[in-house]
Parts: sequence; C-alpha cells; structure tokens
Amino acid sequence: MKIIQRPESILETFPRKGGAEPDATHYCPGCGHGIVHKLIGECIDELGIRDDTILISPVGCSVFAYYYFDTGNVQAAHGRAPAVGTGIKRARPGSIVISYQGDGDLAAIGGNNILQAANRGENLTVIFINNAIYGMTGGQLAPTSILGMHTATTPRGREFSDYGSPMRMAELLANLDGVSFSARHALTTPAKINRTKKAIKKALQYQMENRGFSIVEILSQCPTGWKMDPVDSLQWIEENMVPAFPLGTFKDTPHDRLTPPEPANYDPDLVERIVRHKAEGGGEHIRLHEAPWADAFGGKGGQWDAIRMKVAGFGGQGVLMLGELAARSSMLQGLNVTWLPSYGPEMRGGTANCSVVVSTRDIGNPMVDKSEVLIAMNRPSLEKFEQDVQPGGVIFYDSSLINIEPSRKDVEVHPVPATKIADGLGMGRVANVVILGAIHKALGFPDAERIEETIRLISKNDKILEINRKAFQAGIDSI
Ligand SMILES: Cc1ncc(C[n+]2csc(CCOP(=O)(O)OP(=O)(O)O)c2C)c(N)n1
Ligand code: SF4
Repeated sequence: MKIIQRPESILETFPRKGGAEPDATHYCPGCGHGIVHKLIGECIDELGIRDDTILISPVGCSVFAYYYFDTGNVQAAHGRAPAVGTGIKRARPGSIVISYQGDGDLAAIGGNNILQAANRGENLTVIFINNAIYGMTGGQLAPTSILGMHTATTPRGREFSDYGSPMRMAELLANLDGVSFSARHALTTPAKINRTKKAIKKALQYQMENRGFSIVEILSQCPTGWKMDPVDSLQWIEENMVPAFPLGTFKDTPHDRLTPPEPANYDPDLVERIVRHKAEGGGEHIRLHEAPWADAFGGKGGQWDAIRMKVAGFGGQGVLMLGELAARSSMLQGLNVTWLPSYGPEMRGGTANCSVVVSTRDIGNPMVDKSEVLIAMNRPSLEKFEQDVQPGGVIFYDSSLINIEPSRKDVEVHPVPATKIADGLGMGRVANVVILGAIHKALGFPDAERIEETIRLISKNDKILEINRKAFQAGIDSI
C-alpha cells in the first residue's frame, strides 16, 4: 500500500516573523514550485539526508523556500546560490547542498555564477525551475521565455531578432567537464512527476558519492505569470515548452572528484599540526578546545562563544589592516577567525570598516551586527556602531580624534590617544598598531607572541618593524 503524506523534510506549519503561522504555502494555486518542494522533500527523506542537507533559496517566487524545508536553510542574493553553495560545500564537505533556482535567477542575473560553479565541478545539486518567465516580479521576459511568448516586457511576443532564442541551460551545462548529471523533466502528468523525482534523487545520490555537479531542470507551470488557469498551463507546457525544451538526460557520466579534505576544525590534532606548521616552530600552541574565552578575554569571555569585533574609521587609517592583524594573530593562536572588509566608495577619506569574528567553534556567519568589541577610529564610526555593542562589551576609541565620549554606561570603555601616540613615533599610520596594543592589554588576547609574528609579516623593513613594535608597546602602556 502506498501512503501519500507530507514528507518529513517539509515542515508541518510555516511560522513567519511576527507570529503568523499559515498552513498553506505562499505559492499561487497550480504553481509548480510546490510540487517540486514535495519531490525534494521525499528524496531527502528516502535518502536519509535531512540532517545534512542545506537548501539555498534564491531570489524569485521561491525566496521563502526556507519556510518549508526542515533542513538547514540559507537565502542567497539573486543568482548567487551556486557561489553560496560552493562556500557552504567547501566549508562543510559532509553536507548535502541544494541550490534551488528560478530561470531569471539562474540563467539571467546568475548566468555566470552557474557556469563557473558547473565548470569547476562543484559537488552540488541544482534544482532549476524553468517557468519561462520572471514570476515574482510580474511576468517579465526571462532568458528561457519561448519565441512568440507574450510577457510583461514583450507584449507583442518574444522575437528572435530582438531577444535571441530561449536558452537551453540543461544542454548548455552538459557540455562542461565538471558536470556529472544534467537532465530536464516536466510536471505535467503523474508519470512525468515520478520521472522528475527519480532525476532529483539521482542528482542527490551523485552528490552523496562526491561525483561533482548535477542539475535537474524542471519545466514548471506558472499559471499566474502566464495568465492561464492551472489546467491550461499544463497543456501549454506540453504544446509550447516541451518542443522548445526537449525532455531527457543530456549527461550522465558521474566522475570521481578528489575527495575534499575535512575542514581543519573537525580534528583538533590536525589543527594543532597546522598551527605548528604556520608558526614555523615557534613556542606553545593553543589547541582549539583548550582556548576558553574566560582566560583569553580578560575573564569576561565565558559568557560568549565568539568575539565579534567591529573595526571602523575612515579610509587610510589602517582600519582594515587592524582587523586583519587581530584576525591573523588569533588564527596563529589556533582559533577560528573570519575577516570581512566593507569599503566606502572613496579610496581615501571615505568610511571603512571590517568585521572580525574569533571563536573556538565553527563560525557560521562572518557578518557582525551585534559586537562584543568595537574599535572606533573616528567620530562617525563611534556614533554609528556604539549602540550595537553587547552589554558588557568593550569599546576602544581613538581619543585624539574623537572629541566625545561614548554614551553607553553598560560597556567597558577605553579611550586610546592612538593617532597622537603614533605621530609621536613619527609615523601616524601606526595608530592601528597602538590600538592593537590596547586590545591585547585589556582583553588578554591575541597573544603577544602571535601579534609580533603578524607585525613582522606586515613590516616592510627593520625600521618599520621597530616603529610597529614601539606602537604596540605604547598601546599596552596607554591603558
Ligand atoms: C539584484 C536584484 N535584481 C533584481 C531583483 C528583482 N527580482 C526579484 S525576483 C526576480 C526574478 C525572478 O524570476 P525567476 O528566477 O524566474 O523566479 P520565479 O519568480 O519565476 O520563480 C527579479 C528580477 C532583485 N530582487 N535583486
Ligand atoms: S507567480 Fe508563478 S511561479 Fe510565482 S508563485 Fe505564482 S504561479 Fe508560482
């Protein structure tokens, strides 16, 4: 007996921000997205990969896919799902990554993203919903709109002379060496839906076997965008889309990919070896699991499992370099780190900031919106980021340039006359290293030995090295 039921990988209810909990999806009646969600859910269940699966939702009607799948979920910017998927898969090779994309997302704005990921043979599964139109934004022309098709932007129908032919992505991608599996299916009959499911399952199995890039293109009905009722839309696919997009398998040659190494932090011994190697034989090394914040962070850190720093100032102050120095030194200490720069449009004089996360654990998110530590090198940065510091956090600011005090009373504040000290040393641009000294003194990390190593890396000659060392010491003495 066959029991038809909701796959376990699809959530029972779909809670939203603000408390609403609709029991239906947001898709229009008759939309193909819902059918494909169910198929993916069934495949995940049958393969037993729910706990390992990370689904990337695109921009388009399926932007809310994360409301429905009881898996890991990440939402990517328009067309960027293959790049985001690449990052996730490389960071977590044991995960099963599904890049779920519409035709505007995959073939238009993300056209190069998909080509490059496929060409690199990234071990991902792409589910490509081809409904020949931009559904979400009101039915504009997509690269896959068929000739003669009336869309919001081609009211007289797509003409080859103006817009070329519909792009056959499954065939195009099949030509790339990195691709193991490329097929196109449709959802117009139960038999075809079953074939679609088989293809999705195969693509996922190939990923589980580490066989490289797989894509299943699915001709999917968009009754709303096509201005048809759901039944007519099935017929329209058979009569108009299938001739333009033949169904079938265009490549099925699973290849062996080099098994990617496990990420370093899965194995503390491996981490230790890497740290030793990087430090080229110098001194003691902290093992990842032996770096409790309580010691590393002036006794405070026990309450946080990561330290998130925002370093901000104007371009030319060495703000990004300061973040990098803190991140590199912490990395040499055996901690996990991320460093994410953010630039204003101007090269010098504009605003600049970077986000640094230092943790004993895996870092899921390199962005810093709430921070434990703020380093403000100019007044606008202090004013902008002060409120984002966690209660009990720490603010360092360049008191020679900032003529106000932070208003927060629930954080620790360290004014450091960094620019004045650096000018006194004859090199204003080492103000960032002065601040690093203050951080080391106040927080007890990063390790002085590791900071010395990173300072050596950035100092072009002995004279600059000496000034940097003095700046670091002056920072320590300043608080
Ligand atoms: C960078 C960016 N450019 C444009 C948009 C507007 N936009 C939102 S959805 C969409 C098209 C989605 O079409 P498709 O990928 O075919 O998905 P569907 O909605 O049909 O499922 C566009 C252009 C956006 N959100 N972000
Ligand atoms: S507009 Fe089209 S693709 Fe979007 S939810 Fe409605 S039917 Fe589905």
